[in-house]
Amino acid sequence: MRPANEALVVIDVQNDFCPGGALAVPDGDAIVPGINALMAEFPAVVLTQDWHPAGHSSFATTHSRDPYDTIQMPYGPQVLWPDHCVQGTPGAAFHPALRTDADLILRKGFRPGIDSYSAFFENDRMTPTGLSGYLRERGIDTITLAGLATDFCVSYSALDGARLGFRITVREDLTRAIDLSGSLAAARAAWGQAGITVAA
Ligand code: VGL
Ligand code: ZN
Repeated sequence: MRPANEALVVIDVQNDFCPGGALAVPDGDAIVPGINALMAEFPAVVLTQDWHPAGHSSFATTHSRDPYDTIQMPYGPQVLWPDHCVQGTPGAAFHPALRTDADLILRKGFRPGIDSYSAFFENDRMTPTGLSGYLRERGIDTITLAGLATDFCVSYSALDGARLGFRITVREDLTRAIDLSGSLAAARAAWGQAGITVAA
């Protein structure tokens, strides 16, 4: 078992991000057995769940645009996605093989007008989800990240966690990427700048 100051944060291992889902990440389900095994090593486990209302502002259909277009939102550029992880739908459920006996399940992206890739902040990079306070109050300063997708929700979580002063390791072997116009390479470069450890 890892020491009490460590947590595993598992990002968005949900049906819509797995093969057959609305925003399927190639091979997204392949990481589930490894993540389940890793959970047993950690004294604290947090799962995040992308959890959008129907008609969310990150959905291309909401703007009558094509998926993967980028628009300007008040908080900055926003990629438009296929409708995904709509609250209460099967696509928003965790992958059926994922262990869900976590300490905390943190939902994000539930405000209609703003997306939330990161487990720590909404996409304005300012509005907190509360996760930082939760972890700090438990004496946790060291986080291992895994889940989906490498270059969006995992990467934003890693970068925000580092900015908040947490020691961050990304288990890149237990992530899978969307890789939209160089997003994976950009994510890796940003991790290097932020002092994030990448482990496989
Ligand atoms: C994600 C795009 C939209 C993710 C969530 O979990 O990486 N990507 N919503
Ligand atoms: Zn989403």
